[in-house]
Amino acid sequence: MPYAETNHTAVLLPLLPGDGYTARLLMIGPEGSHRITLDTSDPGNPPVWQPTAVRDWPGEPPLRKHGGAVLLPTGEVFLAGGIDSTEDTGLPDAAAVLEGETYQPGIDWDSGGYGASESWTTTARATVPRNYHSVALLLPNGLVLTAGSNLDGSEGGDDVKEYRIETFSPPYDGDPRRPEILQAPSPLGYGETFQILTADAARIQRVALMRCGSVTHAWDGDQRYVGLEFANPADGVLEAVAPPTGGVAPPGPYLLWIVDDGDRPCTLAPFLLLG
Ligand SMILES: [Cu+2]
Repeated sequence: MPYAETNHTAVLLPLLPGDGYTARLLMIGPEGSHRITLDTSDPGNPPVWQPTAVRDWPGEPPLRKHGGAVLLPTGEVFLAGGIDSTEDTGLPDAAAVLEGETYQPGIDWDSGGYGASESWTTTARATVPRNYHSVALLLPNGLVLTAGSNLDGSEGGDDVKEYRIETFSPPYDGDPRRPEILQAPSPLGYGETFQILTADAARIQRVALMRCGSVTHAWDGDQRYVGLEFANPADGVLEAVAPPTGGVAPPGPYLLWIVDDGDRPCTLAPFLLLG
């Protein structure tokens, strides 16, 4: 599939230890929504871009030019904002896509691999258009911040800039059963076994490091979701294993997430310095 145009978004899907940390990408562009699995172990079966499952829209799903793709601690991807327009129609705010979309990339959390079916869900509408120079970023409380934009995609100074900030609340927001991390280490070395203290240890289904994002022009090249192997050796204790190498998780600041068996991430992810 050709990479036809810049200003559309793409994201590295969750890297999972049960899956050998195989890289998968999701791309949303003028050609639609596609993904690829970068598994080169079989020369007779090289990686190929494949259309994703059909998006949850009554007709043709919108383009999201200048929109954002944000990894959530659940392992899903949230698509934020953008403009439903082509090169020919400019960038009118009137064509803003206010609805978000959540993509479940087909992770089967019981087996820890990509064995399940993908699905898309269209979410509530935002109030502010997010056009050229807008950003979307995961916050440590699990909400997604959206900010910035140039009015009608125009060049210029303060008079064309959007200063309103909005947050997207995933379904787990406000759920009183969200787990809580009481204590976690920092810094953390590669391959190191470490402890997380939480009263909710017995119902934790996933532990992940999520690299802190840095967003520009519809692209957050820093965000990544790195799942960790873990055990529950004692009441209130999780024992997890840090990523093996900088190839899987480059050194730097991460958020540490625990997620329970009801798809609920912890209320506040602590920052942790890896490597
Ligand atoms: Cu720019």
